[in-house]
Amino acid sequence: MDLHEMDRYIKSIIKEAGHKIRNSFLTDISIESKSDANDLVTNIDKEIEQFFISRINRDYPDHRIFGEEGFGDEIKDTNGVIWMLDPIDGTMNFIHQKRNFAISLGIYADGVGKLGYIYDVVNDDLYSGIQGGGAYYNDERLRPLQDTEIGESILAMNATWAVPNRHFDHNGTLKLIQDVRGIRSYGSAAIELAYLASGRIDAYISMRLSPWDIAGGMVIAKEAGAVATNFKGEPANLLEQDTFLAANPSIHAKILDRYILPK
Ligand code: 2AM
Ligand code: CA
Repeated sequence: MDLHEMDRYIKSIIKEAGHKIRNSFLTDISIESKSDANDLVTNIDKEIEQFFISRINRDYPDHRIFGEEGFGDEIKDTNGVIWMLDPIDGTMNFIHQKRNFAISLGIYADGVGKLGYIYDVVNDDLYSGIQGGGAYYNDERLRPLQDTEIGESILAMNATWAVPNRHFDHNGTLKLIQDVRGIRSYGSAAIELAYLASGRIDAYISMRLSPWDIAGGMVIAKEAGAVATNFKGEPANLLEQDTFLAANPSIHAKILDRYILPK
């Protein structure tokens, strides 16, 4: 697998997909609910996933595709090359705000992240990572993350995780909110991981993310030096929904040890 050749190819199809999404702002978008009333999908999410699948099937027929909207392959193992795609991460923002959403794509070979992309479509900002080759913000190489302290950190999370919920003891989250310097919530896991990789935030926490939400961002964040695991400290789950903590390496273990309280 020639990663640099794939990198050039992927950047060109991501930009093409971004163009389609921007054009969709001029059309009527149809909105449906999935697992619950606030879990949304539009015809654009579906069209963009199908666009990627047609290109990948044509140009990389041996590769498999794990996409949020289910038009790709049924993935039950991490063997071979898998493209993990969220055509629009932050669909609620896409619908309500027309910003703060991204295309998220990670290429994994036998479970190892090789290439990662987060494209902030409206700002035309592309974050990328190549295994062993660094993390990039457009053409600029991102600097390795500098050590920090919890009290000097900005944490990104959804406010949902600070109120009683069935996944997690929220008292740990409340303490963490009190101890960090500031909290931000962008509503797109991909954008939050891009911001972690570029040092704009220091940690991102979620009780429930799917593989396509994090696959691209993990490659980029790892290349910038960040650490990503589930709440048990295990490698993030590439096959199923799970808890997720990605952070600056100097505070990742401290957050897990001091604030993540098992229920
Ligand atoms: P999505 O927009 O692609 O659904 C919102 O805080 C973040 O969590 C987004 O990245 C969103 O991805 C993701 N998300 C929202 N609902 C989810 C669910 N039910 N399962 C997994 N991820 C979800
Ligand atoms: Ca999505």
